[in-house]
Amino acid sequence: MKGASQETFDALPGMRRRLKGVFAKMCSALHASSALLGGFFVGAIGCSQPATSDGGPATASASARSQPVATTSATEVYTNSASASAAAPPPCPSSMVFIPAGTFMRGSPADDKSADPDERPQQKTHLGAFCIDKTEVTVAAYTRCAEAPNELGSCTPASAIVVSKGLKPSDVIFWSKFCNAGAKDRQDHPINCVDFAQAAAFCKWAGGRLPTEAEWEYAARGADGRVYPWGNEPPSAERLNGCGAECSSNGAALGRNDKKRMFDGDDGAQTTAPVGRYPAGASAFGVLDMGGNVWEWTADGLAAYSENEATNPSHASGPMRVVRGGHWLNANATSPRAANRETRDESKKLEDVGFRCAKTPH
Ligand SMILES: [Ca+2]
Ligand SMILES: [Ca+2]
Repeated sequence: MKGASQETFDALPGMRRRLKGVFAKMCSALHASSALLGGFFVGAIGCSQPATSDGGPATASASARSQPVATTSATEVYTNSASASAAAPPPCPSSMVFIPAGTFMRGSPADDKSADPDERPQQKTHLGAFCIDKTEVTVAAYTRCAEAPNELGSCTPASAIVVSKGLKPSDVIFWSKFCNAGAKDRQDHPINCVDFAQAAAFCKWAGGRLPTEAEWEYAARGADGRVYPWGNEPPSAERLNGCGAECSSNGAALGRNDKKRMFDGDDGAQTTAPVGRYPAGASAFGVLDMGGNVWEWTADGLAAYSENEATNPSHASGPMRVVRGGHWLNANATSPRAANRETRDESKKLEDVGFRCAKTPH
């Protein structure tokens, strides 16, 4: 004989089914009138999405399906802004560093003997906030752009050979072996052997742009006047990929005819290194690879600094473009200084030049 409590227990599944049916009908009615109710009651009583005819959850609406899909990989497309939560989205994609608006002195003081004339006069420079890639753009990321265009554009394949007008055929053969495109063991290395237009096209495809020269310098050194991205200490094997012991001991194979080196330690990379490998070289804002590995295309051509204050300066004209940061074969410690300016013809595809992207924050 069953007790009352046992009978109630046995009857519960049926009751739950009936209640569920009533609840489902109520939710359905509320969903139907959600436009009028502003959806408040639908959410307030815990209704889920309307059920489909087979009882499963409804699929996303056509408009929801058309939203960009968020990714968090190093190849993140920077247009991602959709967020399921009510919280404001972060200002930058996860692969980028947020640089707040600020003011700094770009260039080098008159008494800095390691500086070149084009770094003078120092110029008080105001910048709005921006996002910048934490590392250089990788081979894998660039290849993804070349193979999977999106509505913002696509990339032409990176060159397997260096392209530089006037270079002897023997030199083309020698230097081309350092182009990273297609090298399966260098997928996490910086893409190189891409010209300015290819770099700009990648950044556009990713929803961003190349950084201006001023943005690049500020992201590297901040406002405290430091010499290098990491501070004022000299370059070392822990801070960047330059020409250290691993390079000078193998100079001929790398194209150096001397034994010069930037530092005595071995940085573990005879040519390019995987991006982000030297956290001790992080910049004032935590940006990596701003010293060494590959020079980086900026959006700007070379323009003289002036003593007048500047706000968001840019000089976006070629054909000579400013590259920043130094590269893996540099033996001179002045090369990876944050204020150092070098120029390259924008049509060149070189083994020592890559890039990173920037973006205006949300
Ligand atoms: Ca090295
Ligand atoms: Ca670099």
